[in-house]
Amino acid sequence: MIRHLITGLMALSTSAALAQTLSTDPFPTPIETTSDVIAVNFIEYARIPNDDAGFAPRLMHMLTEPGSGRRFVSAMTGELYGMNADGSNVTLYVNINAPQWQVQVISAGSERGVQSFAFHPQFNQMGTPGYGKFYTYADTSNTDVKPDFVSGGTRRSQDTVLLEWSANDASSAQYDGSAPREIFRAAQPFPNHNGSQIAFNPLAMPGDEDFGLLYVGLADGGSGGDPMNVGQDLTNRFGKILRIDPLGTNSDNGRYGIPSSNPFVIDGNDSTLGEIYAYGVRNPQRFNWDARTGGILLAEIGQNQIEEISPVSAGANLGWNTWEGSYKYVSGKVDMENPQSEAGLTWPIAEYDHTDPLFQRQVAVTGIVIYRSDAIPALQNKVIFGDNPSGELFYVEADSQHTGGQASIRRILLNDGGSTKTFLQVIQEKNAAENADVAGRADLRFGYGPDNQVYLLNKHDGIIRLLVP
Ligand SMILES: [Ca+2]
Ligand SMILES: [Ca+2]
Ligand SMILES: [Ca+2]
Ligand SMILES: [Ca+2]
Repeated sequence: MIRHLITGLMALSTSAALAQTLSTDPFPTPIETTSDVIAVNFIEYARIPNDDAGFAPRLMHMLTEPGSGRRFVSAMTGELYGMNADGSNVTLYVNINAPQWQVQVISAGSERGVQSFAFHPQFNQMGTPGYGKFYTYADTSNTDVKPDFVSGGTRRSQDTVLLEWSANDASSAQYDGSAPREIFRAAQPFPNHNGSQIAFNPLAMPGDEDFGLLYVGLADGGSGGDPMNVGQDLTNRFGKILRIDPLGTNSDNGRYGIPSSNPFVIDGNDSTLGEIYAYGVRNPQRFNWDARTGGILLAEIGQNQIEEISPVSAGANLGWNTWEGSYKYVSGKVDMENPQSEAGLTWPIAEYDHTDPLFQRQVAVTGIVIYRSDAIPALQNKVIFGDNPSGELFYVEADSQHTGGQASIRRILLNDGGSTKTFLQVIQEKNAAENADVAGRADLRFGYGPDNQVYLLNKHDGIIRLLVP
């Protein structure tokens, strides 16, 4: 009996050693917490009011309006606020969830709601096709409309809609246009992993091939492990970063354009979808451009083990759901054998695992700024990103040759009157000082300003903080 058991175990371990070494702690050496820490000053830049129920706004995304100094910040529940370049005069620009727009934003749970927004680069240029146009990306409870995109299967928890709004006067303090135009509607099979970021390339100039094209992250639809196997499926728009012309009409639904230079247009294969710019993503949370190289870096939320920062280029395959970070994804774990061993894939420059003293039970990367400004010299030429639940802020060197892993990751702390604190500590102290409920997590997102300004957003105190010299 015992002999049989031992023989069985030996057979099991022998075959496991030959095939795979599964891990839930791919990086056993914790992230460095003390060496090379950068302590950065910050100011309280603006305050966004609590919602009607008295809760702090769930701030998600922040941008600068092209052509003016005005800043805009969105809340997951639907509010889009404008403010002056110095953070003063915070004004509700539009509530996407107001009844007259009939969007019916669903913002229950931590992953649903208004995910992102973007201004057409011609927003402020009167007489151009993009004048007054901006875009919002939101989850809606209204599933009465036929979807444009499906992930496979019959589940439909909510829809994610990309909407185009058209202001009559782009300089108006409040939105003065009519109801938004629906560009596409994706039927979500599960409540998690929905839309992510939408963005125009801020480096593209009029006449450039990329000018006026909207990059749209569409996550894998949710649940866990990508059950519909959409990530590697080039006939499905889920699990992708799409690139579309919101002012064009040559798509299947006729409500947006597909650029002729997109990688799966020029591949000459009719079954691969022309909207796809890059594939193999799970939850492509936030991406941004590097003003020095012109390239894109993505903060991609992993499954159970690994968060990653990866480059995105036309036609790139980022590996999901066969790879999580640098490792084969196997039933919720990663296989430590033969990392980065599939030809033609795009691998992370940096990645971190979930088993680390810095993190909470939930771990999810966000970001991201490739800091090329000299305004804060300590941050110059760093890739800045963070962990959303814990609020931990990180950097890696932007110009080093990285091959993945977390050994290159260093921390950024906030300098608060001479003592260094984590972002979560700063939020918690603000909560305590105001006799509010003290946050247990940060729910960090970044806001983007001109000259690589970095704003820190959260869902717990309504304060937008700006990193300063
Ligand atoms: Ca670890
Ligand atoms: Ca989903
Ligand atoms: Ca094709
Ligand atoms: Ca990947």
